[in-house]
Amino acid sequence: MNKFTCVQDIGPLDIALANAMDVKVNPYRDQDLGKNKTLLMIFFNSSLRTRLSTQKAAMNLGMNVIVLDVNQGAWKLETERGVIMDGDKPEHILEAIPVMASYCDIIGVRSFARFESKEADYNEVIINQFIQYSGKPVFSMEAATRHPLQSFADLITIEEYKRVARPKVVLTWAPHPMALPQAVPNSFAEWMNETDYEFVITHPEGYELAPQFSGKAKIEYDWRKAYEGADFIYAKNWSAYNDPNYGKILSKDRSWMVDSDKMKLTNDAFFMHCLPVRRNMIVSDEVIESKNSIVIPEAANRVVSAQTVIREMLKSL
Ligand code: AN0
Ligand code: CP
Repeated sequence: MNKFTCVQDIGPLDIALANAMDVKVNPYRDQDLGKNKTLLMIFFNSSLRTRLSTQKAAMNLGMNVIVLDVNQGAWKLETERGVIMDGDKPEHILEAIPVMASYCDIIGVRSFARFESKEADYNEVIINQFIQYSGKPVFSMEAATRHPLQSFADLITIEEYKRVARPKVVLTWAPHPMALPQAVPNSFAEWMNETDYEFVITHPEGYELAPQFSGKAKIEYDWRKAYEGADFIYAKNWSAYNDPNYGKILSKDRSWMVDSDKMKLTNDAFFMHCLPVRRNMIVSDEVIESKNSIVIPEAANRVVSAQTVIREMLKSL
């Protein structure tokens, strides 16, 4: 594997899941695989889970790890070609990428949607430049339109907790004070659409995801109907995708928050969220603290998804 940005890059999901379970049972078996190999993790945005879990995954594989926060201590990077660089950015990404690549064997990149241009975001111009100009395997640690390490961890978690072969999985929008990217819901939908689960997305009108991501999911505007019989409730806020509202907040309707009354409509559903989560905006204290909340094991599986991906990349170096 020399690129991991979307579900297609992992190959058949049954094999990916078997590999993940193997990594989970034998986390230290491949310590020699990463010997004298270096992972460079580049963050254009904040992170807690991705930073720590990916570093732990690489350490489990015997790798050395370098982390760069581009916005803290590095030169500010110009990312557009053709710009006269007389502003506040001393370095161009077209030099920075091959330089950074010369210090490592595998690169992880976090670069969120910027909401300056829908076209630039949905063409993934930042991570694609790393893929094009680094000459090294590149994996996404959340790019503009997808967060595949999260979705892979989510899938592993659902497989571990499901009580029926084809669970009903519901992705629900929930309110948030700031405009957030569509990457997590896009990616979750993309991965769920590759399974045979019953998959439903519920959100207020105007919050439709790009059709290439929502795919064959059932879109249900009435959250009551969506919650009925659900085995998993996966909450996330996102901003609008459709023009002319791309990247905008259309609703802060608190009645969409996941609370105990809503969970009572479900089939004793598990509660999931990628974290970080704003309590009593997205989910009530009661639900996130309940026995049905699996947000902590979900986050713990981020080591497993990262290690499975990095292991495949090391094997093809
Ligand atoms: C980010 C997002 O919604 O994409 C990262 C989630 C993993 N969340 C925030 O910025 C709060
Ligand atoms: N879920 C997730 O990616 O969390 P961080 O933003 O803390 O990495």
